[in-house]
Order: sequence, then structure tokens, then C-alpha cells
Amino acid sequence: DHVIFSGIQPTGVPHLGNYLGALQQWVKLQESSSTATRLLYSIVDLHAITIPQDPRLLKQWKREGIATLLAIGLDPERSILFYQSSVPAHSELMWILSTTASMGYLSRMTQWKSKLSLPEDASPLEESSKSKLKLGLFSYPVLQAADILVHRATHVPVGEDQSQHLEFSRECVTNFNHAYGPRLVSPKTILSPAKRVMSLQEPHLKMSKSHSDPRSRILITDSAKEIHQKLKTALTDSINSVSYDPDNRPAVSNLLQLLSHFDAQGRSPEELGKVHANLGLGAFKKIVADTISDHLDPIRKRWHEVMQEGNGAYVDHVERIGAKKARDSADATMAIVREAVGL
Ligand code: AQP
Repeated sequence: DHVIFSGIQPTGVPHLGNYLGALQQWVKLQESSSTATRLLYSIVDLHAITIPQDPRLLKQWKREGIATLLAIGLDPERSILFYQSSVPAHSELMWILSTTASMGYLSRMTQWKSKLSLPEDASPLEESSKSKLKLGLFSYPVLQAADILVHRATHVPVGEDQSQHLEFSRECVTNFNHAYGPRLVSPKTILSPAKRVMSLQEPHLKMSKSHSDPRSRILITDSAKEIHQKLKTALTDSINSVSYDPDNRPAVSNLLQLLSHFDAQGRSPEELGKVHANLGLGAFKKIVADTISDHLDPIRKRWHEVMQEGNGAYVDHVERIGAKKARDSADATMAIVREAVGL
């Protein structure tokens, strides 16, 4: 039987990168998988605290995270929705995995470097002695491996930026199984067609929650007006017509890719470039904004409804039920792991 697991950090309202790269895929998997497939989607709050967070804001963002999962169409009867910290086995398995995980492998990962704005060749020993690099940020991929392996996930739908971490999860399985016998299951990565959605302001960077310029991303709760404003100020180039040419026109090509992801007829960016070839950039941006806001409008409305239901009580209720099921799922694996290790 298949088990699908994925997570999103409660570090703010998700943007189109999170939505197209991961969240939309979660809903599609819910719709396409057989009832024998288990689906678990987590708000990974323990990952969020690898970067300093305001505790009150974190609490708010966690609730908004569950509201997001409901608003995009996940059904709590079908998909298990929960906070990572509600299931202590994630942390327990992390510890056990960390005893067979390689420091050398972790030191080559790029995320801790990018979060600290360090160069690609930064060394963990040097950075930790400057006390910049915290142990939790460095060992983040081990916790992520535990999230996946503790539920015996067979498939993990993520954006391309997470491929490296998934590869590391498979490495953790190999190391553990080598030491203790074949107990853990190796997960496969599922990449959505929108592997990497780019920033509206700097098309060479991925769209990201933490970038300082809010105009660089469209949030799934943005109103039509906000979406139009962000597109109006989106970076383009000096050619006032539309064509798909990722090498020479990365910004306009990024907009065509976005349009293609939301196109009801499923046309490719190349085709849409030809369809809109005679438009000026202003008129083209208006079409992109309309298409995105038509898609997000029902999601935004449902998001607000869900957040308001019982003043947040509904969201809390969904999470409590999900957490109970997730604990049962994780405890079954932990019994096997503890036995194998001799704990
Ligand atoms: N730009 C993107 N294109 C495609 N997929 C993306 N994802 C993130 N950005 C893009 C995917 O979204 C899922 C959840 O991400 P996350 O919140 O757990 O962490 P993240 O990857 O660190 O997301 P952000 O928005 O970039 O946050 P910050 O700025 O805090 O780092 C993952 O499956 C991810 O691949």
C-alpha cells in the first residue's frame, strides 16, 4: 500500500511557489489515489524554529497552515492533517537516525548555507565556531527524514528545492537498515510540473516566503487587487511584446509559465507566448493577474471562512483528530525501530 507524506513550514501564508510546487499536488494525490493509500500532510512547526520565530506569530501561522490545507481542498476525513510537534515520535526517530547519519553528507547540503547567506563552500565547523550555525539548522534534514520514515511513506510530493533532502532521507534508510536490518522504507520523490516557481522581482531566484520584498510573491490569500498590483510592478524587460524565451527573457517567460500552470486548456508556455505575441506587456500582465485571481478567489474565501469558524475552534478540532491518527501511524513504526535497535 502507498503512503504519501509531505509538509509545509508555518512561516507565513503560502505563495504560488508552495502552491504549485507542492500543495496543489497534495490535493491531486488525494483525488487520484485509492482509498488504500494513506495520506499525511503536516504543518512542520519544529522545522520553522530552526530560524528565530516570534512565539505568538508562530502559533497564528500554524493555525493558518491548517486553514490553508482545508481551503485548497484537502478533506480531513481522507487526509491526516497535523502539527509535527503533536507527534513526539518524529523527534524520537530523528535522534535514532542521527546516530547513523553522516556529518560529511550534511555539511554538503545547501539549505543551511542559503538560510545563513553563506557561500556554497562554507564549512560547518568554521561557521559553528562563529556561533552562526545552530545544530538544529544543520541537522534539519535528519528531522525531515524522520518525518517521512516514521510514517513509512512511499511517496513524497515536494518542490525541486527539496530533492536534495529527499536523497538524504534515502541515505538515512540505507544507513539504518545496514546497521539494524531492513526495517525502514525508502521514499520516492514526486515532483510537480511546477518544480520551481520564480520570484516576480528577481526571476533568477525562487519565489520564497522569507524574501524581504513582498511584491516578489503572490500569496494564496491575496485579493484580486493585490494580485493586479504585484503583477503591475513585476519585473519585465524593455521589449514591449510577449514571447517565450527563458534564456533571454527570463521575467516574461516566468509569467508565461505561471499562466500555463493555471491555463484551463493546459497550453504550454510556448503556445501561450504565441497566442499573446501581439499584446503589450501591460495588457499581458492583466491577463496573467485575472487568470491567477480567478483561480485563487474561492481558495481565499474558504480560507477566511475556515479561520473564522468557531473563532479557530474548527481548525483546532481538525488538527486534534489528525494528530491522534498520525500518532498511531508513527507509534507503529517506532515499535519496530525500538525493537530493532534494542531500546
Ligand atoms: N518557488 C518554489 N517553487 C516550487 N516549489 C516551492 N516550494 C517552496 N518554494 C517553491 C515547495 O513548497 C513546499 C513547502 O515549502 P516550505 O514552506 O516547507 O519551505 P521552503 O521550501 O523553505 O519555502 P519558502 O517559501 O522558500 O520558505 P523560506 O523562504 O522560508 O525558505 C516544499 O515542498 C517546497 O519544495
